[in-house]
Amino acid sequence: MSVKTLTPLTTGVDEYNVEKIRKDFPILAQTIHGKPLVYLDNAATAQKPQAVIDSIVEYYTSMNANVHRGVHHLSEVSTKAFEDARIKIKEFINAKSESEVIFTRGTTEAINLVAASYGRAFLKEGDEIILTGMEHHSNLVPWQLIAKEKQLKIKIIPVDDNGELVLDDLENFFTEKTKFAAINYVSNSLGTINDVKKIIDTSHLHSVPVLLDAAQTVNHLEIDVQKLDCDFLAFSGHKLYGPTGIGILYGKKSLLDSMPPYMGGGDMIAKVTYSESTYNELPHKFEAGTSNIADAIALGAAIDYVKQIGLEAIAHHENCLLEYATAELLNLEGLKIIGTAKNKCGVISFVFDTIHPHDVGTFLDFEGIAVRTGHHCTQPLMHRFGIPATTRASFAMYNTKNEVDILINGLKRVIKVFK
Ligand code: 7TS
Repeated sequence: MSVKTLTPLTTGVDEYNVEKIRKDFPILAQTIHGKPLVYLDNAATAQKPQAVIDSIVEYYTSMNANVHRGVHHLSEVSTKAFEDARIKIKEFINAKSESEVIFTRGTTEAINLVAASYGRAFLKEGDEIILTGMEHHSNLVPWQLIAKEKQLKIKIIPVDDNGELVLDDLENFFTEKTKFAAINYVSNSLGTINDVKKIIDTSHLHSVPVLLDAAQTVNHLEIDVQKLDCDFLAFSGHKLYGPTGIGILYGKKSLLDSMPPYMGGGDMIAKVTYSESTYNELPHKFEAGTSNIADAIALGAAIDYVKQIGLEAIAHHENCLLEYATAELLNLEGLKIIGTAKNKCGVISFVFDTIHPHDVGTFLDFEGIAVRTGHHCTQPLMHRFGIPATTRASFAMYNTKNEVDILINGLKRVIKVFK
């Protein structure tokens, strides 16, 4: 286990004022079971700053109209705000063009879109897809569905005991039948930051396109899709301090252009007759029906907010918390950390030798502490570690060292009660 040297929380982020940031998140002022809320379930979903909440209220108060279709004033205002949000997202991930940014319901829908559309059009019987041993079910089940339909073979890059991908013999995963790779960037269960650049570069040597599941990445690490050279990237707004029900699929234009629509309906067409249709240009070809306009705009507001604090400062703050929590947890009797990779962010998962994670989670809830317990939608990964579940604490920009202390004290009481 490598615990990085503990850095004081102020180092390098003198201007980082966590108490001021907390005031922007109204939900954090709550008490739960009479105790101040300690929200450490950020990998499941992050809380929303007032700016995001205001954006939604403002939209429905003064802008609501359907986009792209109307000549009236409100429709123009709404369309502009919606398309401006797309531009913010394009800039946030450094896509070449906003036509490469598709609004979806979230990471899950974005991955299903690629698996169904690219998979049906370009994958054929006997082809191979590469995934990793730490995929969230969202980046596993869609590929299993298309694999079943098309008789494809799924190959899994294994995970070692530290929770790192075994990439030494990566080359050997590729054959002339390898036609796609879909890879987790940051593990939601272990916190491992995977060496996705190595996987992308190796895949491209074999002309294999790569999709990155960045659901747990966009809120912790800066992403530059052009530098990464990934072919697709998926993420959800709600883990990036934005609303639920909105997410992004980024795809290289040439690939998206070559793919058939995922869903049919309004907005995604150019011309329709009773017998056939032609399709709209990107990104609209993949946005059938009325989009989640309000939440797309609010995701833009979330990105503005994150940029204002600065992802680098946020990451530094979270890493300090992670290091501190790791060192403190290791002092607890019978506790084992699952996921001890050298490169980690955001997440710390652990088990006790004799106490079930659900008992830990329920006990902590009575103390006002929100952690997640379970398999975290990574059942095969839990199986790999020979455990049914973990307790997971996950950090966001507004968590504090004091909250880590509250967690540790809560766990000390758990040990006392359940021993
Ligand atoms: N991929 C990863 C790596 C995730 O962590 C999640 C959600 C998803 C995909 C799916 O995202 P969605 O927004 O489409 O649902 N992860 C979690 C979690 O760890 N606990 O709750 C949801």
